[in-house]
Amino acid sequence: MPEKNRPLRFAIIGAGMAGILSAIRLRELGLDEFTVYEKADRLGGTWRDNTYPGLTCDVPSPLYSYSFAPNPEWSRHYSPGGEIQSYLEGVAREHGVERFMRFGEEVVSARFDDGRWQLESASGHRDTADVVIAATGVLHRPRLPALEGLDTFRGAVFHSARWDHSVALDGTRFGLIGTGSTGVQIVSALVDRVARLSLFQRTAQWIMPLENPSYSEEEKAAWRKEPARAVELHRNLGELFSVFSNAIVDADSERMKAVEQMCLDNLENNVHDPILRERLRPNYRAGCKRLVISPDFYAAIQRPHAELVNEAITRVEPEGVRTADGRLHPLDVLVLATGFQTDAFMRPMQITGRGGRTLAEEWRLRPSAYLSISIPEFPNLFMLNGPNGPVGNFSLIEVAELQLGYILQLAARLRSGEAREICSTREALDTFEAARTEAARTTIWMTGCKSWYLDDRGVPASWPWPFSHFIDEMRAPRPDAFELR
Ligand code: N01
Repeated sequence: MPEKNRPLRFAIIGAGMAGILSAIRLRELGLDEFTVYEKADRLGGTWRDNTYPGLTCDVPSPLYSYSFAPNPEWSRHYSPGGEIQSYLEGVAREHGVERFMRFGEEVVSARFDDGRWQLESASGHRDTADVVIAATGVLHRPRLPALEGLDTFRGAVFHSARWDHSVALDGTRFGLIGTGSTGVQIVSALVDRVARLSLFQRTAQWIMPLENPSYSEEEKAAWRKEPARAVELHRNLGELFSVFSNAIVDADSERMKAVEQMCLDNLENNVHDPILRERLRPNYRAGCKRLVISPDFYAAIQRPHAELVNEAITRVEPEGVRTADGRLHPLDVLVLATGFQTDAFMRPMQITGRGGRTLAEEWRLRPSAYLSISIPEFPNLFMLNGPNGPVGNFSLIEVAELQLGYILQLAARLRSGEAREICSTREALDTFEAARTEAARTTIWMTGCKSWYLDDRGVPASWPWPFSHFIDEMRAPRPDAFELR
């Protein structure tokens, strides 16, 4: 006899954007039996961790907002990181979900035992949950470069996501490794504060020069009065951004060519010295790496006291960075904008599924999950922004909202008593992965560059179809893709 409205206890891991979202949705459904575990002492995830000067989200703010919480107070089209952090804190407060969060509690293991998940935190706290939602994020474990002598540097050295605000920057000889979205923003923000700026570039980037205008007081007042307008703006921007996300999955499309032309014009028109221009010219197609958006990077790197160093780094010495031409670049501060371990997901958490199968075994080759959400033999464990989902220059909030809607449909089947254990079938995952790998061939990410989008085989660890296809998939779980017990 199925048990109707079976009470379910949820454990949500991570109090970033996706964990906050999960908590709010569970409360809306009256499912108050849950705890959000957060290893840090505050919510916010990537927006808590990243506080570097110049941090701005390159997804338009009305789009980088929860669909149910439009914010008329965004100051600019692309808001600064601190504003996003405040927004997340405000939304969590308004929806009363902070009291469900346990801070400073890092979940170190989760074991599926006798139909339930047994969790343990680093402090020894234990919990039992029917459903685990892993909202652990993608860009949160800094990747440090393996540079000889890094620990011998006498100045201040830190990763961009661990910014040391006690270090004075004004008037320093400032060095920066990395030219991704982060490095480029730091250069623009700091160039006029430091005495000398050395940017160590391993690979040149295509730069899309989008301006970042402020919202006027009139616009904000109109949205305050009529929140529906903000919702409409959200939808319109979503449509606009889907044009771009559709372009990158079709490398030969006219739209992709238009994006490339904009980046090329930016380089040709705005970098005046022909030698510097060639050093800044990427040798791969625009969009192959994540497109960097900046209206002022080229101006910043052409300032007289800024230098683009594209000789390879040979080692770090107490006084600075030594490059392959034998030159020492003396520095007071060295920032590592070298990105993240993007294939970590919930790891290093020890996760053991049905029959003692570990996630380490399951992901021995590389991370994968059916629709980036569910793993065979790991029942009732669901991921938000898991492996191979949509990534790109668009809103991961929208992705998480769609995925959570899907997960809650699966959870409803557990509540109704239709099943006690749900996970994707092995066949569904294998079929999905085969189709995904095949479709990835025609995406811009596979046109010949190195990036964090590519896995160890050089296959994009991403959603290779138009975003509309993702929306369709998220409408409802396919019955034959899941094993119900
Ligand atoms: O990191 P990245 P990021 N020696 O991995 C270089 C999001 N984000 O923090 O290209 C020398 O993109 C590396 O060189 P190469 C966004 O999703 C969003 O900038 O590998 N250099 C590269 O230049 C983004 O994609 C926003 O040759 C080394 C850089 O470090 C993601 O975060 C803002 C090196 C790493 O670039 C990550 O961006 C910021 C070494 N040993 C971030 N190792 C917005 O919304 C690495 N590099 C605006």
